[in-house]
Amino acid sequence: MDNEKLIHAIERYERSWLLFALVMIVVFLIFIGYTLTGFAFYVPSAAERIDPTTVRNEGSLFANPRVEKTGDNVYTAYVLAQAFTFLPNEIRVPKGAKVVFYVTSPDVQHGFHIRGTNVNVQVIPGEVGKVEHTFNEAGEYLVICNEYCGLGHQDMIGKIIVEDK
Ligand SMILES: [Cu+2]
Repeated sequence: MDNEKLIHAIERYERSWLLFALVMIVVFLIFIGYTLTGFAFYVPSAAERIDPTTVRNEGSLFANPRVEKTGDNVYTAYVLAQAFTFLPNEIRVPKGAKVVFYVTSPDVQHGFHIRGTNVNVQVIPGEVGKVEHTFNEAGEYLVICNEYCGLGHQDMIGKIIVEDK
């Protein structure tokens, strides 16, 4: 094959490749849209702004990190992710409970990832991150900080205990 023919062959092949890649991307987008409607995925959102320097003070939502029952089988957790622990360090909810997490940081950026679930929030000082999850299986869930936050990062873990009713 001379050079001219080879170039045309490459171009033809490249065109099919581009078309195939485009079709695949569209298929991915359709599947992403489908998961948002059909699987109760909750994308973390920034619920509000908060002053990280006073977040632990009296009167702040996070002065007393806690989980409280806020409805029929609904629990609200106010979580402080700080160097190098989560407060409260242990959250207990019954099986089947929907938990609304509000998470913020008084110092640097942290991660809030609940192992075995798709809860994965970037915790940014100054912002309150909000995410929801329904725990349909009893057991112990590990909470992991997956955003580098300093020398104690690798030990920054918490626990969620889902109790069988
Ligand atoms: Cu951390």
